[in-house]
Amino acid sequence: MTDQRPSFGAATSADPKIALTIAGTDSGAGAGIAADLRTFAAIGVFGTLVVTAVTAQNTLGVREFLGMPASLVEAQLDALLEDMPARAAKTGMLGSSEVVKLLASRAGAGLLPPLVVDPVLVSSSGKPIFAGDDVAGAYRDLLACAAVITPNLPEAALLTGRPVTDLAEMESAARQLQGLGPRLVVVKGGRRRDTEAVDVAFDGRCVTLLRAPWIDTPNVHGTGCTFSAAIAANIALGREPLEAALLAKQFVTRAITGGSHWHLGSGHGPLDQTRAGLGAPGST
Ligand code: PXL
Repeated sequence: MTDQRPSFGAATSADPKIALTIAGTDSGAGAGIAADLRTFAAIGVFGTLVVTAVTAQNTLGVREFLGMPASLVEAQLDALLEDMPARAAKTGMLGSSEVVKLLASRAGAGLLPPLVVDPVLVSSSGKPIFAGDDVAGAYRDLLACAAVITPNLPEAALLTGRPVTDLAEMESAARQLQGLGPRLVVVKGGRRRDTEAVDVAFDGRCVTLLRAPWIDTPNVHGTGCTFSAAIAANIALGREPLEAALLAKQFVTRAITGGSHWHLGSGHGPLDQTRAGLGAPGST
């Protein structure tokens, strides 16, 4: 195929910053690419996407998934990198170790923008959404070249090979995973039912607690996707990883609050990212 390149003028400072999501689809639109694009738009960056997997799901859970061939993932990436390079990217459900390896080799060669890696391994209904056995091994090289990684408690346990249930274990998991190479690790504690939702961040020097009030609602599907997308959006806007994570935590809290009384489906419903951005009630 020939590449016809018309010239419609150079980029200017009035153009929106571009962010990229490399993730799966959710037919219920609560998680995955749909949540990421709502998050990007609400934070004011232009979202582009690479589809890695397709899921059949609703608010009650994932029924089926199919990973995209690594070659098709690569073609999507190339198309974007050659014409619409993003200033930050996030990865979500990657579907197979082949795709993880592809991204690790691209990122290791410096060919990807700063990456926020959300190591999506099990769905919130507990179903594995990753094909392959040695998940931790497949992810190791990708984590090593990430700017930020955002495992939840079961993912942190899987990646470290140790139980991760309380704040002390979250901190030691964050330290261990940071040793693999990412600039910042945020172990998400949202699943620990408490009066607060506390995440533990470690950047190689300081431990920072990301705290927010616990919101009692079943509508938390896509929380992790929204968090990592909000970090990537803030990095695309030029913020450092820790500041981006602190802002993302506030964004997610507003998005959960906004959707907390919705009844979209009878299971775990989505968040309201659309009105959680700047200028929304309660935002600073
Ligand atoms: O929340 C993790 C996640 C990410 N991406 C897709 C998903 C899920 C969980 O179900 O389906 C596409």
